[in-house]
Amino acid sequence: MGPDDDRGLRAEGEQLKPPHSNSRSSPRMWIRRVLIVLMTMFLVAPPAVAEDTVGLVDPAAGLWQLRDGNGKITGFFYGNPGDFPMMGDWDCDGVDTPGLYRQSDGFVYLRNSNTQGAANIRFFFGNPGDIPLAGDFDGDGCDTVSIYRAPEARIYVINALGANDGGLGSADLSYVFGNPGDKPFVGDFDANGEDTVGLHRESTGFVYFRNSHTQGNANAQFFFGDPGDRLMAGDWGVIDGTDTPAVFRPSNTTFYFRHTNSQGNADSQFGWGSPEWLPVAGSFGALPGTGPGSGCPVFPANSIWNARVDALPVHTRSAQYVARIGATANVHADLGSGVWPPGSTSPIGIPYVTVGATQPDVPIHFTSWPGESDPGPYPVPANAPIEGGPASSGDRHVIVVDRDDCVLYEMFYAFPNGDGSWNAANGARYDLRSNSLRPAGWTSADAAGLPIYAGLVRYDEVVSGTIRHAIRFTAPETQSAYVWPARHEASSNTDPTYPPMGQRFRLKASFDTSGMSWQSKVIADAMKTYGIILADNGSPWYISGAPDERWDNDVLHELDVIEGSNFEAVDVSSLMADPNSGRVAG
Ligand SMILES: [Ca+2]
Ligand SMILES: [Ca+2]
Ligand SMILES: [Ca+2]
Ligand SMILES: [Ca+2]
Repeated sequence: MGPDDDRGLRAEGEQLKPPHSNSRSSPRMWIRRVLIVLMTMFLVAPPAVAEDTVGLVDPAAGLWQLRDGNGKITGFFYGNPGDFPMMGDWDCDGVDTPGLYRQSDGFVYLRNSNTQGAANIRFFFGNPGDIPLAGDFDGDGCDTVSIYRAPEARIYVINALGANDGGLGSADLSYVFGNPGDKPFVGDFDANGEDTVGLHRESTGFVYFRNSHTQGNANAQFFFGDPGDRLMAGDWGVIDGTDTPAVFRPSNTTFYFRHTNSQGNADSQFGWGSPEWLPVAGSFGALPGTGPGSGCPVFPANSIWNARVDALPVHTRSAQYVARIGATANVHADLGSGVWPPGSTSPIGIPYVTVGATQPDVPIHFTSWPGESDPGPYPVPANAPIEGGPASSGDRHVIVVDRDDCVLYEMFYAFPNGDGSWNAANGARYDLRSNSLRPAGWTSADAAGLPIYAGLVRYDEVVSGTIRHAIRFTAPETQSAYVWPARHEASSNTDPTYPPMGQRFRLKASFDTSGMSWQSKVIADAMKTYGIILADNGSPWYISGAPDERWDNDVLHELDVIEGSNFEAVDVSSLMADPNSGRVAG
């Protein structure tokens, strides 16, 4: 090309240069030409390689749960029960977002962000029974929705989205691949920037794929997965632009990943989800709630708070403890939306507020137990929510999470002062990244000497599909004793048949949660896996959570069917590595 034939690549607004006096290129022009060639290469090269991760969609609830590379899960609702989910980059910005096919009205609904909200575009799709395939079939950086028509084993490749409220465009090409009944999936199996179609044939256990949109034999085939597995492809394990297969196995709710397109065992795996959930895969971008500054752990992963107790032995006094709390007393979820009683200013549950490093520290005046309090100042906003509301005469817990420093502050019986300071009966400070416990014998904002926040049921974790920690609960009368990890007791009753502070219980594995609505089922399942921890004197089997306007109070009442006899006390002593640390042994 001639020295000035590059006008088509000129940046907008750039001044045209005067023509050169001779046809020979100057060194500067050579540099310019090399740059242009490089730019052109980048323009036609595949988009930047990005790690793919997986998500799960609960089709009964329309709940999407996307997992980032660190294992953090963000959940949101999109679509209706029964919708068929997929992920794609519909607006070509590099981020995969939800799409769904609703067979009842024949429409595909696409959304351009990983948040709850309405569809950005919708169009009529194919014939009843067609399977949508999301991918970038022409390598232009934009995902579109193609069709796999199972009875014909024919793929219709469509490289444009349908017009909003219109139909899907006509196919750019079509070809036969596989046998009727094969399960299609989409990926870029040869890293050329263009997605093609693979098939999982359950009868043989083989995965087949082609690297072009032409009829012919598979370019690769290898054994992977079991019948009933749900297959997908993505760039995981080895992030090199090559998509490789993974399965979600409903029978044991485990993802298995292959890092190369060759036969062999899974290279990585993890357990997650529920058998009826459907997997999706993609590059989800920065998910809400997982970005820098909001990703504090709630104590380390090896904290006793975050330890499963479903396989630990039943405590020898289990039956006595359960009887003392109330074998026929019903569970109550002490959390919800709105206020209680009606017309009051009292939200349901124990609220907390999250602050950043810019929140000013204010003096805290301890009015009852200064000797068992961590001294202020604490970064408590003047309008921090108070348990029971501003007028409460109850416990008046105030909880503040500093998301930048990952420090938790909790106060009991707290009142704001006009000068910005607070009075509180006592207060405690916790490093959320540490397994340190309070000094033995010290109280905290809770009677057991434990942090409250760690045991709260929070809406964001329920919407993620799993609660991964013990839940705080109360009992009418406790023993004058505490067990690890508790640090404090609040009783004069020395009868050993009463449960001590810190005692862990779990919902029995035999309790059937399958008929519960999802908000309650997530909580009940957590009570089986992570259990509940006795933290205060109060109403029997009252479990604690944070108020949130998205709670469905009617659904939370489904938990009322659980009664004391459905629980058993758990002996966690085998997990104790050091009585003065929350770290679990091993
Ligand atoms: Ca996008
Ligand atoms: Ca495309
Ligand atoms: Ca390809
Ligand atoms: Ca790869």
